[in-house]
Amino acid sequence: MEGSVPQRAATLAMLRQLERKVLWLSSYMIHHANHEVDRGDGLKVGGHQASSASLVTLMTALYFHVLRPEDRVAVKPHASPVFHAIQYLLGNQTLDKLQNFRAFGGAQSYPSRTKDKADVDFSTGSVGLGIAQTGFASLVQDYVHAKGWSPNWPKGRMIGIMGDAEIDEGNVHEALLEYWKHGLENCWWIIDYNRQSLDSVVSDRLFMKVAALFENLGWKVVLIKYGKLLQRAFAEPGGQRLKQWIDDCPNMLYSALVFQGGAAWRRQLEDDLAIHPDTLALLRRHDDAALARLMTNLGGHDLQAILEAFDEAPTNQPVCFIAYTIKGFGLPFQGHKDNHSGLMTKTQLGDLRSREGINQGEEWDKFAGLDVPPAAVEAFLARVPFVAKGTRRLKAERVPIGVFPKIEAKGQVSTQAGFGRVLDEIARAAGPLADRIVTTSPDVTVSTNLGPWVNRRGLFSMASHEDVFKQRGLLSPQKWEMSPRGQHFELGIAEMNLFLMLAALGLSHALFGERLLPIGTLYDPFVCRGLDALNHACYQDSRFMVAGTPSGISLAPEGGAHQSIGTPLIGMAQDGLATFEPAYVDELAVIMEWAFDYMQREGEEEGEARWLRDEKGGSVYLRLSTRPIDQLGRPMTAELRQEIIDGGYWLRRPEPGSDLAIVYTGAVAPEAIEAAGLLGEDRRGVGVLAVTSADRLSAGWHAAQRAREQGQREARAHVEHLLSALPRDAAIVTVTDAYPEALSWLGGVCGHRVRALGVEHFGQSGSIAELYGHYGLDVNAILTAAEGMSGRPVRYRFLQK
Ligand SMILES: Cc1ncc(C[n+]2csc(CCOP(=O)(O)OP(=O)(O)O)c2C)c(N)n1
Ligand SMILES: [Mg+2]
Repeated sequence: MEGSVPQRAATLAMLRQLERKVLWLSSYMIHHANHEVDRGDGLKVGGHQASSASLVTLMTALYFHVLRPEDRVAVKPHASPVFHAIQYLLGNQTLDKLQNFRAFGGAQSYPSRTKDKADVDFSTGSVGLGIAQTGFASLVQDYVHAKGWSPNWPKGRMIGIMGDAEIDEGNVHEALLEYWKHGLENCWWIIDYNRQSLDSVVSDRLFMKVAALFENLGWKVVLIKYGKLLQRAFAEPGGQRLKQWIDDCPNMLYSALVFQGGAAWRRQLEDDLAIHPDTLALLRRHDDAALARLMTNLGGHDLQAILEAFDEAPTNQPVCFIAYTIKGFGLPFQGHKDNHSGLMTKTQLGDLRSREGINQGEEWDKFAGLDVPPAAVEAFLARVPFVAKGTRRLKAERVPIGVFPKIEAKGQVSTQAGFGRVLDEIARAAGPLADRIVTTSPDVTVSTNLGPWVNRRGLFSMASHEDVFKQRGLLSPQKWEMSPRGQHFELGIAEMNLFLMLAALGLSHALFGERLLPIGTLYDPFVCRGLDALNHACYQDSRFMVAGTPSGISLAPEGGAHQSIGTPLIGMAQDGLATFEPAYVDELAVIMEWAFDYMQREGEEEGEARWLRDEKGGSVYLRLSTRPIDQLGRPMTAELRQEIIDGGYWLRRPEPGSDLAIVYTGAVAPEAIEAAGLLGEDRRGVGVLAVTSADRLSAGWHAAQRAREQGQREARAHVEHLLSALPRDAAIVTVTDAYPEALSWLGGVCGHRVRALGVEHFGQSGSIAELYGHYGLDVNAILTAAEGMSGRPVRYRFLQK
């Protein structure tokens, strides 16, 4: 703590007042909102009062004293009431939101960047993710500073306040390994060591292993174990025996005694320490209430102990504080193993009200019941450093896209190769777009075609490392120079880390005031491995592009284990993510150009122009393929460009009397086109519809239907325009290298009958021809489907060339 001795004492005294206020407000808020549910055994649950209370002291110290405007915090999900109470006292949260905690439109159950807006830096909720986000944000902060972009914004600490059970989540461990590789520095993890999770009590023996793990990976571990009362008692005669007793006490017994209170402590301690007269004397100098206070004076509930620990923390190393706390501290169910989501009864709340000196009607008053005049509290709050620079969510200029490189794709090219070429061209052309792109990949940089980009732009590292192969004149297509100038984060094989890194990169504009255009690549099946982190990234409204490649069964001899089948459905269902699956490189280039702009948009929610939420912007997922296919060599018109972005276009328009259309997505384009050609031999004008984004077609369709229901009768989605070109009694055969339902819904748009071809049972290895034949995606499968739908025999079959 800074300042003179009297200043420090005054700060401490004020923080003690605020600590009481935060406990009251957070407890009352939960009680008032009353959105509890009956658990079935008579116990009402719903506010996470106990999990929240264990952090009151720590968060009071942090928010009202320790944090600086440049610090960024992920708050443990169940500390949400404490967080909101603090924001309310700081003037960043409204009373209305507080009163509607957990209700529609009220303060969120778990702090949310997008829904709360009240200065939440990182959303939390899915345990393990918010905390892991902080380290990646710190690496991004290093990146931004290494580029010299944030001269007037100091580096802050990225802080995670976490529950002790969060350490069980595997992604936390994956993140720790990755941080070590990248030399993490500005990061604090503060573990709320209340030794309880949801169902059970966290093992002490395990936790000491956890501490060793942190140390092993370069973290400073600081135990905030004993409060000042206990520290003083340990110094008295017999005190060391008491310390020994506490250290040896099993969690369960300790928790039970915390719950039972002073008399129970006395009985237990007098029994166990009967042969140690000094210790007995020490205990007897405390009445029951004082004894309970002493025995529950853990470090995490002692402002002075907390502030000392924070003050003494090193600055050139990540720090893990293990703060010993009691779940529900200060509340009637403190320490009880079943208290996880217990709510206080009316009587218990009444007792708390009297203890805190709050009169009826003063419940929301910021100053009621405190021992100091309101003006003094107000003056203190006005000087809190954390909010000294006003709102902490920053803004950044848009990066101009400039002239997008022209890609002349001729002959046979895959979308994955096209993706590599687009990025290579951007890197070669240089300019602001190239400078703000940052790429990352979990050990599949080369095999997803990011190699040419990395060769031109280098790997990012805070320290410079020469490429030894290059130095020695050894030939290699990969130039892996590492330096602070580099623009690629190479990650180990952990897809959770990929999405956490993308999330952090994609929030750089809001966290650090510098816009980045992050691009990640991974094998498409492993989107599922990182799925919760992807969802979390989108929930936070982070902005990035991710390419899943190779995908589907089209990766052929790569093998069945790597075939992704359900990812198009994931892409469709994921809010905040626009999913595309182009077939041709010219389409891909159009989509990427659009995506770089879309990733930067921050407009209003709804746009009626295309029935998509395009003004708002979002992230982009490209499902790509390694299958080379003949390119079309066509001119790119403005109209075609728009249709590619909107989700689809007629590659061949159906003629008025047509009874059939083939609809395809992605790598199966050649089969769709070939089949249409053969069918055209003896029937009129078969249509071929290219779907570049089933996701956007479907989103537009839903939005237009909603708009019509709300009275906008002229509302028509792009897919409705497209399919209205096909006679109503015509049939549709859809084909995609994915689960068939990705396209089968198209039949519902105008009422066409559908036969949906796709992959339902996967896992075979073979050539593309063999697999398409086996799974029913080849030309003849399309012809047979057409035959079945129309009831007319098909005259020409496809003969293998
Ligand atoms: C990924 C995930 N799984 C399960 C849950 C449900 N859940 C919420 S809190 C919790 C236990 C938390 O224990 P701890 O981290 O020790 O926090 P405490 O309640 O003790 O503060 C669980 C299992 C969740 N939120 N996220
Ligand atoms: Mg816990």
